[in-house]
Amino acid sequence: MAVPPSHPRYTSLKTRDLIVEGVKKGITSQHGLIAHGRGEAFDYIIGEKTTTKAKQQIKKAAVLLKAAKHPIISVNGNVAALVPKEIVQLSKVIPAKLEVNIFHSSKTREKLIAKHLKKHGAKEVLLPTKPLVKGIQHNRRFCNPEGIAKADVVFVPLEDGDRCQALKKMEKKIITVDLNPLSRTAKEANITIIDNITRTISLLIKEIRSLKTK
Ligand code: PTJ
Repeated sequence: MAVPPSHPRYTSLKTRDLIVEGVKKGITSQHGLIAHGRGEAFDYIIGEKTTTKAKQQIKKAAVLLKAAKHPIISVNGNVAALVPKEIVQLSKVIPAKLEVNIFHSSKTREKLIAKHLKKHGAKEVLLPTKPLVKGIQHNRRFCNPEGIAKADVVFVPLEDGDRCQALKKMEKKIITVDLNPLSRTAKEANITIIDNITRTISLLIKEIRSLKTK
């Protein structure tokens, strides 16, 4: 979409393009378009800026990720479309493994997401193989024994579901990014960052880098 940078909704429209492109490439589920619209509505309410509270939560998340023994980043179709380069960079800076974990089951999409992340610099991307997340029936119960199953800290952005509670029962600490403070994951996570993921990841990388130099 040819939008001039002077357009008042430029950033928002360009971000929509990323999600639409994600669907066209087979990375993002069609349901991802709806989820994005929900996120946009909340972002509009908070003024499309990272709040002071979110910045505090980002600092806490940086400390927890840095202190983790086996941190993991769970990537779905929306995250892969919106911030592929940044999420790969985050995995290198922590360092943490990347695992594809999607709600709308599709082996083809899992592989396309992994390929997309590799195109953006990821060396290794884990795929879900075994139903190891207890207490849930849907596709998110599948995870990788060397990834989410083994992790002590799980970064699960953009997810309104019951997996967060299930992972907490497995003694894992959960960090999420969600513009909807009322989502189940936002309410359940150990650290919730109410912000747009398109702004959060680069701030989180900056925080982790500054922790390393301290
Ligand atoms: O790729 P899949 O199959 O795993 O599907 C991914 C989606 C996002 C479609 C799936 O996880 C889903 O249905 O999610 P929900 O239940 O709609 O929850 C997504 C949450 O992310 C909602 O609470 C949205 O408000 C929020 N959200 C959407 N876009 C953003 C966001 N939060 C932060 N930044 C965004 N850009």
